[in-house]
Amino acid sequence: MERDEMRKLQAVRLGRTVEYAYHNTPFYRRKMQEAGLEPGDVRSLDEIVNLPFTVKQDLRDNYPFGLMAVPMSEIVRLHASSGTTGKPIVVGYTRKDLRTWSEVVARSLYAAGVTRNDTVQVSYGYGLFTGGLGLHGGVEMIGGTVIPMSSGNTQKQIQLMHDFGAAALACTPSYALYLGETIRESGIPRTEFALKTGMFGAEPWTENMRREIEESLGIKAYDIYGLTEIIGPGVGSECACQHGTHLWEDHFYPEILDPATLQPVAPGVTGELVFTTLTKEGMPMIRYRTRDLTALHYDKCPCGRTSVRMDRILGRSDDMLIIRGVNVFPSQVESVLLDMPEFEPHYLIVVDRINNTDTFQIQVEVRPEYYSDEMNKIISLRKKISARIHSVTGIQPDIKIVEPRSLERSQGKAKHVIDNRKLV
Ligand code: DLL
Repeated sequence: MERDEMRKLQAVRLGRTVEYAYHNTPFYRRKMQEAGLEPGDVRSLDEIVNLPFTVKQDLRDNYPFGLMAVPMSEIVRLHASSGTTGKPIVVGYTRKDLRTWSEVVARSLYAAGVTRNDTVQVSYGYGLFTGGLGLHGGVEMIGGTVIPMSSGNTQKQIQLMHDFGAAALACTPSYALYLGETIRESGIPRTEFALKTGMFGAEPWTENMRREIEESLGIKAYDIYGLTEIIGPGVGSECACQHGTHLWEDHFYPEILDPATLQPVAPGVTGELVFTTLTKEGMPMIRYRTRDLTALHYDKCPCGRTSVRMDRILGRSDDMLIIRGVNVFPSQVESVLLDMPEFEPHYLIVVDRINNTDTFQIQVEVRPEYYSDEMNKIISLRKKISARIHSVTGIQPDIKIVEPRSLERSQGKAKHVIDNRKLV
């Protein structure tokens, strides 16, 4: 769809969503009344900036079903995301919402080259987390064969991937690395696997991580993005060009705002991603602040799709560490580490405060072929990585080299940071 046509469609759907939310969700009605808005006041996309934001705390405050826009008899599925503190956030889907969800995931799979002839192993967790069932619905809609593995039981994952001839794998990028490592150790030649594509998301990952996964599993690795509040996985996905994540913006209208002023920024400028759902019935979301930091690009993609493309998520504004006053994203550390062949692609950042000074430690594993018991070799490796991380982040880390395989491997969303300062 050409841009002006898309904007027309979005404007119509936005107007409908605002009216629908006003009449069916007391929470939105109250917020709009407080802002002095009538439901008919938002007719064009430019007017969206007049609408109040919705934040995660609003979902918690309305726990569990306060934001549903339909009676519970219309809700056919619930999902929830636990977060780290407080009550989970709960989302509800009508039958139509589930169809929309499957459709956007089907689009995502198709963009990554998956067809009805393919067997897809879904190794995202099934359950309240949206990853497993979200991918599952998309594979069924495309007519592929789904292996509903869920996460965990890594040996069995490998065995079934091999025996069932899975052509595509869907899991977190960190779990993909772990699966690659386990295949290597299993001794089964990689040529005996039919795997060609992977759909990875649910956590930030870098270009270097992509290269590592592609090499380790012998596949093309594509990014898939989404969040529970908006629908789950499939808000957007990469195409064969691997040139940004196409957002399915006929269903989810994206804005990028300056996180400090909350004003829109120009295309290509990084800021906070905000979504308004355009077709959701069960639980519409108006100007939901994702806290994810990225930029949008509106020029056409060589693949022919005209939908807006999103840069890789740099991180969440609440994942950003402030260490000795310097802003550090775990993705910066990851990108340096994965550029150095000497290290395994696993790491843990430990931050603490000792004598009123922040400490910044990075635990890494040296690959066996680079491992040495000569002290000076280890010291020079530590110096090398420390200098590179210093040049990217602006602060000097303390590097701790740990035993091979001693860092915990992740089967879902990886935990890369322990910030002990939050405990005091
Ligand atoms: O993680 C949904 C999902 C499942 C997406 C499977 C992709 C694949 P939540 O648990 O609500 O939902 O977490 C959403 O995860 O706001 C981002 O911070 C992060 N995230 C999700 N996908 C990506 C990605 C699912 N491709 C939060 N790259 C989002 C970077 C991602 N971060």
